[in-house]
Amino acid sequence: MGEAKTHYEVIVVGAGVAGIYQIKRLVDLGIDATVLEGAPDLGGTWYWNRYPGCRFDSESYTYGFSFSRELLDEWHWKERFSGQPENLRYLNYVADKFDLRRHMQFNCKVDAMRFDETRDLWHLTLSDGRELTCRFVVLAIGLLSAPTMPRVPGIDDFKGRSFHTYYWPHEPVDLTGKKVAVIGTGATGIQVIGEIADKVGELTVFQRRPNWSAPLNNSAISEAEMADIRARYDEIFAACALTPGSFVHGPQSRGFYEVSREERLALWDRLYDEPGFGIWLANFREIFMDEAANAELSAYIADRIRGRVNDPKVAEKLIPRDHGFGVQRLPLETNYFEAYNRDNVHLVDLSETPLVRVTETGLRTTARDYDFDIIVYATGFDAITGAYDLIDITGIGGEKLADKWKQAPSTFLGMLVHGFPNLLMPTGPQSASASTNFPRGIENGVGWCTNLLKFMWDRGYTRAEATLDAQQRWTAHVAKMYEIMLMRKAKSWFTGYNSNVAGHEEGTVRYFVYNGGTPKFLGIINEVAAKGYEEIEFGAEAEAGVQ
Ligand code: NA7
Repeated sequence: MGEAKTHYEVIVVGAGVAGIYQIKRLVDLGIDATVLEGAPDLGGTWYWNRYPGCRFDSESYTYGFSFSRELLDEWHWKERFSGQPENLRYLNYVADKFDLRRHMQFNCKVDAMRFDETRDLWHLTLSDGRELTCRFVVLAIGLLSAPTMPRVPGIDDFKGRSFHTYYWPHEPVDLTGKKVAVIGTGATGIQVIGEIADKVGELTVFQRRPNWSAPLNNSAISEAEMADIRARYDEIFAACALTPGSFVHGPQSRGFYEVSREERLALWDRLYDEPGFGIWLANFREIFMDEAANAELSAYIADRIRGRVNDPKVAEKLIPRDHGFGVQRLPLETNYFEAYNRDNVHLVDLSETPLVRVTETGLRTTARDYDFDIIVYATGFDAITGAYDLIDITGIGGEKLADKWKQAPSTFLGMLVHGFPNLLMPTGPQSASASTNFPRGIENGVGWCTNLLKFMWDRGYTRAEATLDAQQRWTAHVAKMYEIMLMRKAKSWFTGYNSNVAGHEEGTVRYFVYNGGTPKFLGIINEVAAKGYEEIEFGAEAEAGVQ
């Protein structure tokens, strides 16, 4: 039955956190929908990233879905910041509990999508050779799902084992006694390094730029604590909804300059030792906008790093100089700085001796050759728009989405694109969902997209397209939010920087995420819905025989 089917009302692309929730909402509405997933199984980010140390930086109990009381009551998060194997188990549990797996098709990548403007249909070409049609496509393809490798020669020459962290092998990798290289010190590299330092023979870290990082302070969650969390779920989710990033950590109500330096230091001492993103997100708002405030905090964190690393020369190399604390995505760490106190851990500063090539036996910098058994590429992602670029998406008049977004993405609310009707992106570029505690943003984005679909189904509309004017106003609003933020000066995936992607190198700033915070974002998107979607043009094709 399933094999022969070639038309659906809705096709959801991606079976990660967003795809799972989207299909749940569609199934609840009785809609003819399916999920297409390129991987052999569901889970998205948590299916792929199996590297040692991979875990939430969000408190586990704020990461789970909030839509089902029963689910909240049944699931026991074992750690405050849960690890990948448990997270994948959770997503499988959700899919099985709500019988969603039967609406998912695996091992089928969408290669191309073309909008048929005469019939208001999307035509999809899949990697397995199938051609499908649908009225609506929901792209739930992730924000960090297009991994990138360094642009150096010789990667395939290496005779040992090597992998990007995203593609860490499924079978256990024996690291015992091995000489291991890790390239990259972003959130991923910092997790891997802290986890494997005491398990490998020798670990050499290839660092191009250091990242600011602060302790995760993870711990187990007991039965009693979990019972307390369950009793407070409503309160926890309500608190998240009020903070800019949808985390439990909200900014200080008092201003940086309203308190004495002693009070600031006392706050930072407390936040640094607390679990999670507090030192970043429960800090003073000024640290994100005011150079002097940011510099004072950065100096404080630098001293904390000096206090944890024995060799002062190494400590200085681990302290960022090109950007202040928290203006890039803050990695959280466990034993990261202490790893450099171990005799088997070495730091190579690629800013002094850049990487030249990969050799048959290891890595070559401008200074020397290094031999390894295993090379780990923790080199990041073509973030936010990279996954969209991997699908050949053609809209009205033959326009390609990749061309339209070549310089920078432009969207309406981060969820619709002018010229690409019936294409929904619950966590698209320029949405707040792209810069928050992802599942919270996902529930908001999927909720809004589902309500838009329902609005259309109730009225018999078959086409929705954001107006060009609305899109331009939204994109200008998103860009304006960056003006006051120090992050616009930093080279990070928040602003579309990636040295390994043509056109995304230094100097290019893309207004990728909505920086106004979730409450403001929700206010705007809910108002658009409440006013009957004035910024969207609807049409009713109603082709006989298609539905
Ligand atoms: P990131 O944060 O983009 O970090 C990538 C790291 O890899 C970063 O340290 C880069 O150095 C380094 N890198 C990238 N390319 C190279 C080359 N060619 N040579 C040397 N070093 C390189 O990615 P992550 O995976 O750590 O984190 C992404 C998000 O995933 C994270 O924020 C979480 O939300 C989950 P650079 O700083 O560019 O000099």
